[in-house]
Amino acid sequence: MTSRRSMLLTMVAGVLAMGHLPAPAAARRADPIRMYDTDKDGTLDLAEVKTAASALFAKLDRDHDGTLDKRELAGRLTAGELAAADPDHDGTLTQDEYIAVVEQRFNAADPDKDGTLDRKELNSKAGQALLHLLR
Ligand SMILES: [Ca+2]
Ligand SMILES: [Ca+2]
Ligand SMILES: [Ca+2]
Repeated sequence: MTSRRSMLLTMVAGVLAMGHLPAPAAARRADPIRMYDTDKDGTLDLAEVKTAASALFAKLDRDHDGTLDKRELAGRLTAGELAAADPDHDGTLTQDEYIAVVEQRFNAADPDKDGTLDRKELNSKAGQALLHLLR
């Protein structure tokens, strides 16, 4: 009885530990460079970012009509950002329109204009704004 109880406690402790990963491990798991850096040079270039954005676009487009509406965007763009990114004002974004926003944010997040985003650039406010459109 006692050993069963302690086994159960060990299991519970294990589950709790899994739910409370130390911050560095959690950060590593969600590291955007590890996730999207397909050429493994330690930075994200525009092609890698566009690939990630296209994959997310396909995932978000639940009704498969080739556009994202406000509901499908699920808060990724504010009403104002959506209106600015939607030149024909039909309230939806095509993949090209979505990628155009991604490209603007990429450039905003790359102040040294070397065409790649390193960890520091991705951690900036502009970098975080870009990452919202990738995941
Ligand atoms: Ca890269
Ligand atoms: Ca759609
Ligand atoms: Ca850069």
